[in-house]
Amino acid sequence: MRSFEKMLVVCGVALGAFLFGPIDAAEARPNYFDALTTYYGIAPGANLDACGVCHFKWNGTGQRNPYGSTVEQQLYLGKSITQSLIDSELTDSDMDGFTNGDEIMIHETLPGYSCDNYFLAIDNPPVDYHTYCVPFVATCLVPIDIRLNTNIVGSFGVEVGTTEIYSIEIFNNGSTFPINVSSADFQAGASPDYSLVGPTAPFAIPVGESVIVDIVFSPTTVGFHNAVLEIESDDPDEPSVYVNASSVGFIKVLAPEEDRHACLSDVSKQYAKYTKTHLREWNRCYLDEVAGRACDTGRRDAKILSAESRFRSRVGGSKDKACKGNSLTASLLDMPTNCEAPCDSIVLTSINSLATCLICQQDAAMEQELTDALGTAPPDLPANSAGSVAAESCQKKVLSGMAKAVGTVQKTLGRCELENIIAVSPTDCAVAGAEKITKAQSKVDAAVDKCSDTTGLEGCRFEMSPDPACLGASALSIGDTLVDTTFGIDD
Ligand SMILES: [Ca+2]
Ligand SMILES: [Ca+2]
Ligand SMILES: [Ca+2]
Repeated sequence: MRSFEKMLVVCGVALGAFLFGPIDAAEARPNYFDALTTYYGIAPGANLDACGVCHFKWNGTGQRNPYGSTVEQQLYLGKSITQSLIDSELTDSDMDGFTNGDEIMIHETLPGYSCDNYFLAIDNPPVDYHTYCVPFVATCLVPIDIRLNTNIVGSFGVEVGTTEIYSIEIFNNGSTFPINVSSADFQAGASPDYSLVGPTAPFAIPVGESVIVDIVFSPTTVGFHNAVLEIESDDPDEPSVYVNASSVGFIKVLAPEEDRHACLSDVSKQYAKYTKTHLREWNRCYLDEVAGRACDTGRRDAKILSAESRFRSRVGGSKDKACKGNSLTASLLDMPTNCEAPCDSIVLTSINSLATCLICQQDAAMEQELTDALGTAPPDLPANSAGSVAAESCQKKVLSGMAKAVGTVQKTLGRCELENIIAVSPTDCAVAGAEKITKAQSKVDAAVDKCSDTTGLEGCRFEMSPDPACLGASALSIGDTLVDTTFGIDD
């Protein structure tokens, strides 16, 4: 990154208004980082002059750490950034015994990190940040310390005859000495369907490094399979650390083709409707913000909520005849065990859980759409503002074009996947739908070329060296994910 670009990016928020728009500080929307440093008087170069105050990534963007999440909850209530900071002060987000306010204002320690979670900071935090996680604690590091990435692994269902791998990362979390692992093996009584792949003990792990041992699960029978991995080392206070593995093997039973077809036909139809409303409402709201009008969030949320309840009543609810009404489950529909990332905490069991997964994926789709088309996704409000009526109209075209293209991809691929359920030999839907999809993609890409003014706009087409096909590519990826989720396609 060239240095002048670097200066324009603060915690992942590109301050495009300074680049493209009128240089008028009053018009530029203040971002979170500015609000934090200004309100608390954090000096440049101070320990807390870092995006890592709120984010897991030290340079910002992505998931917020416990303190960032607390502030985010306040923002969701519609408060200003500064008010959200103030109303987060009495909470102890990282549970180290000191409130966020005391940590920031008195001790100048990180309000999102304690010695129990500081190692979750990623993307090169400063080498000494473990010295200002907890007030009065000189360092979270001890001379010899072992740490695992997890103590529990497993899957709700792994098909008999297939394999699932759980990677265990063993870290040397100490400050001074290597960790000597003397043994890493299952305790007696482990299911024989588990095996280990990794270095053979004894082995040493230097300071700051880690070693991966894979627990491999290949069920040969249905039901629960348990194993406990015990890792012995010279860590003085934890001579043994453990990983509990617990998984279920199953044999796949599917509902008859015509039942799956009838159910998924309804689901995809209802989902396309929900997607359309959801994108329309968020697009409208963000267009308002870019145009300098406050978005009517109440109206947006009411419309989305009513679309969601309509969707839920037809997918797993009282008006569902073909799926729940026909006693189908996610597994009878050949769905994976869990919803795809970022919704993978949702376990797919009932049709209701499928609806929850689809709603979650639609949120992710909206975030991707807004990021690519407009440059910002919730909970952040757009930092940019349209410089003219023509620029606003351009932004509107981009947003509605994206929603349309996503809808076309979703419907085209969805119809094809539906036919595949009952087809004698399945079609490659990407190939079969290529013509329609390419047309929809070119349309949204071409929308920008027709703009007479793009002043102040952000998003993938307004970057330094934009990919002229980025909007179409984004629409395809979004629509494809929605269809994969609907039909339980793992790719
Ligand atoms: Ca704290
Ligand atoms: Ca702390
Ligand atoms: Ca230890």
